[in-house]
Amino acid sequence: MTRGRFITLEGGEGAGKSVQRDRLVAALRAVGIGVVATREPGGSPSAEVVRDVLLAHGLAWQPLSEALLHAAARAQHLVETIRPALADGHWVVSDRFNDSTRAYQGAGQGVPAETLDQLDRMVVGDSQPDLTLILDVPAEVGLARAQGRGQGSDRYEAMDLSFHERLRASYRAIAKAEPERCVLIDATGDLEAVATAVRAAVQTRLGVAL
Ligand code: Z5A
Repeated sequence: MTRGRFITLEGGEGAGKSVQRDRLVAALRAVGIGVVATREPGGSPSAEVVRDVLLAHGLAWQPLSEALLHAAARAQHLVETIRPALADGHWVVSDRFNDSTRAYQGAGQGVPAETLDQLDRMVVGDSQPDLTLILDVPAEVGLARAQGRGQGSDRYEAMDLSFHERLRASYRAIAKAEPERCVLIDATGDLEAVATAVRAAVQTRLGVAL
């Protein structure tokens, strides 16, 4: 059995990750590829419980505690969902993964990069994404989209603009530092324009005609 490919979508608030994950998954399935669509935090039964702990109680976790909870959820997500799916030959498309920890807990909340790198080596190890699509929009544009979605403002949406600008800068720095894994996608266009750019990146990097 040929191992599947692992794709992650990353970006700040309202960049369009969820919508573009669903569109990409539909495009891959349309050409006959078996795909598992997933997300972080969460994506497996126990990791979804950790998601609830992180997001549903309005708690202000200490940055390191939050990084550790995301790491625990990710360890479960990998064991319960991602690695078995890839081993079965399915592709996996995840709405957020380990770059979210670098951006939010690292650049956003000040956890040292070395601490996060150590955690990543322990938890993710060799199971790094084959391709990471970083959806790039100015912070104000993403925040306006997220607020327009009408689900109420979450803890991060309520942070000041400079927090969101740090997230964006962090994602852009990751894309620059790891060009073999990452593609920076201009996500300021309409849904269709961004979906076309996403499919083009997957075609070019992973050699599948979409
Ligand atoms: N987090 C963390 O801190 N550390 C970690 O390691 C991980 C996560 C893994 C998860 O929240 C939170 O966990 C997240 C980071 C933190 N912080 N927050 N908030 P979540 O899972 O509940 O949601 P999210 O991942 O933050 O979603 P988002 O960033 O707010 O949205 P999005 O997925 O990028 O966007 P969307 O839902 O696809 O689209 C938002 C709206 O914009 C929607 O109405 C769309 O129709 C619209 N949209 C999207 N694209 C376009 C375009 N191109 N034009 C116009 N309108 C558009």
